[in-house]
Formats: sequence, structure tokens, C-alpha cells
Amino acid sequence: MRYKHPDETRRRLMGGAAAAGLLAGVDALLPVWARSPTSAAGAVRPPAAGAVQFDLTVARQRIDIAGKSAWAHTLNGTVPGPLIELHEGREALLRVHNRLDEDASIHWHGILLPFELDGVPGVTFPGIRPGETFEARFPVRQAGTYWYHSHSGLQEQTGVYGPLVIHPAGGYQDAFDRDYVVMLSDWTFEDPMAVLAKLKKQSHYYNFQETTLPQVIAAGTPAWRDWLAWAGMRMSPTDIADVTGHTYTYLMNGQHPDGNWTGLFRPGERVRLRFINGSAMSYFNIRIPGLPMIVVQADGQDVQPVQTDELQIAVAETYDVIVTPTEDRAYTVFAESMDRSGYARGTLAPRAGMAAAVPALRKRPLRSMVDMGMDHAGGHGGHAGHDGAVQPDGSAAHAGHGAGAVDHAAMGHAMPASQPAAANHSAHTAAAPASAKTGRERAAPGSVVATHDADTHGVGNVAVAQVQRDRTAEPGTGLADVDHRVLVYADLRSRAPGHDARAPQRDIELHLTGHMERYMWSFDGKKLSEVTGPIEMRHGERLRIVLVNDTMMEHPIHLHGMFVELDNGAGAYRPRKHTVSVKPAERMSLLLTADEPGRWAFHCHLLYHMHMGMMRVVQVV
Ligand SMILES: [Cu+2]
Repeated sequence: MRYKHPDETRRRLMGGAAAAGLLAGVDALLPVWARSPTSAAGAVRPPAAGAVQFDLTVARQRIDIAGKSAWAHTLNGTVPGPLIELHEGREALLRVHNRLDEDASIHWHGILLPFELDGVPGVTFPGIRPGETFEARFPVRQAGTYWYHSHSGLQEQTGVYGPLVIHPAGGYQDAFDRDYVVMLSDWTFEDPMAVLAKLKKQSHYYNFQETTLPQVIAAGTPAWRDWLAWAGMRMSPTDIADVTGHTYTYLMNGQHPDGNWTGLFRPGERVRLRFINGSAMSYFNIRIPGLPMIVVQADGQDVQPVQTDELQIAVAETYDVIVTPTEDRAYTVFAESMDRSGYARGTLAPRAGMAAAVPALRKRPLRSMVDMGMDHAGGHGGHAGHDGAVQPDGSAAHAGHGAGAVDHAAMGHAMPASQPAAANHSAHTAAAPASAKTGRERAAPGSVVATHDADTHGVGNVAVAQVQRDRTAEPGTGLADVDHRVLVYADLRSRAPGHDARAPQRDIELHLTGHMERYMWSFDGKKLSEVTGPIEMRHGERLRIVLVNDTMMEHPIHLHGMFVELDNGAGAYRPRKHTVSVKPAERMSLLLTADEPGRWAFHCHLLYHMHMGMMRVVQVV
């Protein structure tokens, strides 16, 4: 199937500009770090004494972005904002000046600091009034790749984000010759409030890839049955992203794909790429055809080096990789949106002005029965044999699910037509070979680990995952059947063992819930405005947080102020994360030592989901 790029007009415009040699003019509108061939990172030394100081000014202005002129919220005049470089062990002084006629805020994503400086209006401070300045002065207790962004309304979507890099006190463990920030984002020329209004009115608005009824009928009877099943779930197998390339232009370091952000190298050099997903709503699959990537850091935390050919980056995650291009040629840095409706693109090259082939967008992925929270042998009557963990009759526990209730048994073998039928457990295991490819084995990816109880989580929820799985060893959506190595969460192992070996004293279980048709997103069926108080944790308490995704899409869940340890089978070497992407029907286990007192936001980092109330406050007392 040929995919028609939604913004071909803009692409032509940018192509013309490139041909006319006008891109230098476009470059001048980008922050220094994004237009200079090498970011200063790695070579920068802190001042001899005193705090490392940065000033950010938030303003509304007309800028050139994504090939056109548009109104944006800028930081020091650009989108993305400036690169903030801090130094572990030194004090930081970050000042935010609000030149808007509305409140503003900046949240320092992944940064350990006193909660009053965390920048979340209504949770940690009142917000920055127009004309006022907010000061965050704190000792820097960590190193790594992070970012910052607005936490006010939908300002993040209109440009209020930028990279933040902290250099380690003891120098870098991994040698590299070049150091580039590669910040991905999604830009729309629509007013974000209009985008949200469209989603509320018709949640599939931007999903024009959806299978239509005539297509289903044309495809014959089995497809017709599938369609009915999916319709009962109020979902479509093509629901991969709420907001797509239909409105988004995907940017790399603020540049349109045809702007071709370029990082220079000399053949044989080791190049560190700091991938940051600063998107409002878009996951990306990143690959550099011809160059294996060695992942050395995730969410700013050093991990044991692991080599891969492609990685999926959820909204708000960061990954640092090291690549060593040896040939005297250009390589394309390709970040395909997970729903494959578009891409961000840049180039690594020995000289400016070079380009390599840009891969075609791959066939769009489809949701599977596993994503629906179905036992993949569903409809057989007996579910026995799946680790003995599945109740014999899943549907009985689900009586009375309300408007969205689905007769699970009736769904039988409903399976999107293009997905291979997983008739038995071994077939499914074979479909998730990523760990084997990286040589790291763990038990049965996708095994059923729990079943859902009778709680339907109320009207704010349309479905429950009948069976829940640990999916940390499974590749992300669309990457199960690619013919190269793919990074999975189970591959991530912290470089240093965790500092708290205690067993969790208490479990907190939270369900990720939603009603797709009404565009309602919540935890346990309740929006932030519907809960009476924060999630309480005792200072120093060792906890297990269990996230159960009852929806059919990934949610990147972000805890402010503290790192969680992802229980991915790595034992004491569990990776530390500030954002975890929970797959559909996944049951994810996180460990946490609640060692940062204060009030912290805890939310889905899909901007419109958070805005709809998929958020909680965690209070450590
Ligand atoms: Cu979400």
C-alpha cells in the first residue's frame, strides 16, 4: 500500500528552499546547539566557582518552523529552547522569565531537586505569573541526558521544551569523540485546543488510516467478524496514535525532515547521540541504516552497553547511544513515528550538505489480540496451560462492565487479518525474539501473569485487560517482525546495582484506564479532579508500584522527583527510569524507594491524556 505523506506540500516547499540554498536562513532561527555542527557537550567546563546559571525567557512570537511561519511559544526566541548544560556536584541556578500574557512554568524532567522547584502548577507551586521570574537554585546530584518543558496547559505542544545535559563529576565512562543532542518533537500548525476538541468530538479524527466498513465487507466474512469484535471494544486495530502525521510535522532538533539536521564526524570517530523524545504525543522508532547503535544510557541513567539496530523511544524518554561510522559517507538518522504516518530525519556525515537514502515508511502496524488483553487462545473455552495462572472462565469475572462491556468469549478468534494467528503459546513466544537476538534470555515473554478482578473502574473506563502480561521482553508496536535487532526493556541493565536491596513493604496497584470514544483518560477510572487526595508514601518506604494497562494503547507513565526501578528481570541491576512505557494489557512492576519528600506529579506523558486527567499527585511524608 502506498502511503501518501500528509504534508507533501510542505515537503515540496522545504525541498525548494533546500535547492535554493536558503536553509542557512532557516538554520539561523534554531538554537545554537541545533545548528552548530557539534554541540558543546563533553567539551564544556563549569565556571571556576559559583552556580552554573541559565536564563530562559518564555515568549509568544511568530517564527519559521516546519517549513512555514507560525505563532509559537519560544524559549529565548527558538523552538526547541537552548541546551542547558549542568555539572554534577555543582550548583545550578535556572531562571525562567515569563513574557507571556498567561501563566507559565518549566518542569525539569528527570531532575532530582527540592519539590518546590519542580515546576508543576497546582502541585508544587502556583505557576509563574505574567512578567514574573521563577528561580530554581539547587545542588546537582546526578548526571545524564534530560530535558525540560512547560507544565502549563498545552504550551508544551506549541514549543516550550528543550534539552538538558548534566556532565558527570568523574568524567565519562564511555569514550566518545563527538556529542550531539538529537531532540525529537511533533509540531502542529493547528491550535492544540482545537486538536483536543476534535479528539473529544471524534477520537479517531486523525486516524484516517482506520479500516472502513466497506473495506471490511470486501475482505470477506472472517474480517467482518473481526471488525464487529473490535467495534465492541470501541477500538480499531489501527488505533496506534491519537494524533498523527495528518496534522503533525515531526522535527529533529527543530528541523523539518527536508531541513536535514546534520551531525558531522570523521570516519572512525565514536559519536554519542543523545536521543530525547520531546513530543507531545508521538512515539518514534529510531534506526540508522548501516550503523549499529550501542545503547549506554536510558533516561539519563547509565546502562550496561547493549548493541541494537533499532529502538523505540516513548514520549519523554531519553536514550544515549554511541555509533562508530567508519565509512566516508552519509548515514540517515531515521525516526519513524510509531504509527508510521510520518518521520523525523537527520544525517550523520563527514561533510555538510551530504545525504543518504531515506527509508520508506513501513507498513502500518496493527493492534493484536494480546494488545486487547485477550488470552491469545481465547475462545477455546479452557485457558489452562498458560502457566496455570489464567482462570478457567475469564468472562465470568467481567459481568457488568457497563456500556463498554464486551463478551470476551464471543470474540473467539477475532484477530486483525494481517496479524499471524497465534494459535498456541509457542507461536507467541516465537514472535518476540528480541531478547534472543541480543543474547539475553528471560522467561517466556508475554506470559500471562495475572487476570483482572471484577473492578471495572467506572464510567471513565471502557475495557479491562482480561489477562495481563509482563511485556518487558517484547518489542514495541510494529517491531515484532523486523529483520534486525530491536531494543526491548528486558535488555536494559543498570551499570551499578541498586542501592536499596530491601523487599517492598507495600504494593500500590494502579490501572491505566480510558474511554477511547469519549476521549477520557484516567487512572483507576478516575480523573485527577475526581480523586480526593494524593497517593501517600512514607519517607524512606520501599514500595512496589504495579501498573496495569487496561487500554489498548501504550502510555508513557512519568513519576516526578524520583527514579523507579523497572522490574525487568535484571535483579539488582534493574534499570532506573523516570518514564516507563506500559504496553497494552501489560502488567508492569516497578520498585521505588520513596526518598524524596514532597508532592510530586505522577502522570501519563501523552500531553492530551494528562490534560484529560490521567494524573495523580504522590505525596512523600
Ligand atoms: Cu496516556
